[in-house]
Amino acid sequence: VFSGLRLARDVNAQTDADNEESFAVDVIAGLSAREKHLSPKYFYDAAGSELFEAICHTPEYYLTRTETALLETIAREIAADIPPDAALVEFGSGASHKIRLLLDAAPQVTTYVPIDISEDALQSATARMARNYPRLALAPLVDDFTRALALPSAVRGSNKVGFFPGSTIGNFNPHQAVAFLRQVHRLLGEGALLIVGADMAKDEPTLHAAYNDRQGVTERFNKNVLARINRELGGDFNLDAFEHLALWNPQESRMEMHLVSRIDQLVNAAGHTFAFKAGERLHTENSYKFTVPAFTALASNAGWEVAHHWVSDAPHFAVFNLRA
Ligand code: AVJ
Repeated sequence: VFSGLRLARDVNAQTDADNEESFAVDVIAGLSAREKHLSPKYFYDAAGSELFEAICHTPEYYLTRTETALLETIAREIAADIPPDAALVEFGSGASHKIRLLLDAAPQVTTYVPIDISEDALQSATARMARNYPRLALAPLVDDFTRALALPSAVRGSNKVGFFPGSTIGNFNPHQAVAFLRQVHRLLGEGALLIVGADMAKDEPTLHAAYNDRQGVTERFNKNVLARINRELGGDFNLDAFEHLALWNPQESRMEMHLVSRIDQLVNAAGHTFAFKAGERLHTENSYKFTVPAFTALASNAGWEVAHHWVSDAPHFAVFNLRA
């Protein structure tokens, strides 16, 4: 199954050139809109992925360490829901840290399918996994996990288990989240298990601090998308002319990140010119926060039933075992 470090590509997967082009198309559309916006998936180039890792180590960003501690505590209970000869499919696997907590508790997992858009991250994570789990078959897939349409042929006969930790699902609006969960349902098949990590709604000061860390790592992460436009699309954004804004939107139950123009300015990127008024916002991310009933309803709209769920002590973070 695992042949050296050759990475499978979905036949439908985009090439690097395609990806560069959709970045340009999305930047032009997003910066031309009446309410300027960009998809948070564009945060994660090499520099952005490093900044995200650094965010996870700030004292204010409770999500990663809370979820990791929860997974450590409940790993055996999660494993009890995992069938024999299972293929574990991770959506947006990054550095493949959290998966180890499951693998160490679930020896019935025979194959690991990390899906990640970053070929570099996938290469190094897969090499490390091969060294640490010599009996595990590895079938990495380079793809945008939001549109992976086919699994590597190596897992055809296995029982499929999906893993989507980190509250990445919170980046989708409810409509997109249901569409994604439906697609995962199709991909993993009837009877499949899907393990999802989701951050819970909580007091505003805790949320505000998590997205406004005092060291300014989140601010650098937010502004990195401008730096990336400069690097990859010949942009001339002045990062100092924008301010980091992260706020709680109680109506939508989400944290929002924006970049606010400090001045009236014209910016060139991707062969276009964009006007920003002083105080105008570029909306860069939503991070939805859930309640158990709200998440259960969302999953149910996509054909998933909550088999088991666990909620950490405060600050609350939850893990859901969903059954197709
Ligand atoms: C990786 C999407 C879960 O929304 O909390 C961290 C990204 N944004 N700080 C989140 C993020 C700002 C993170 N997710």
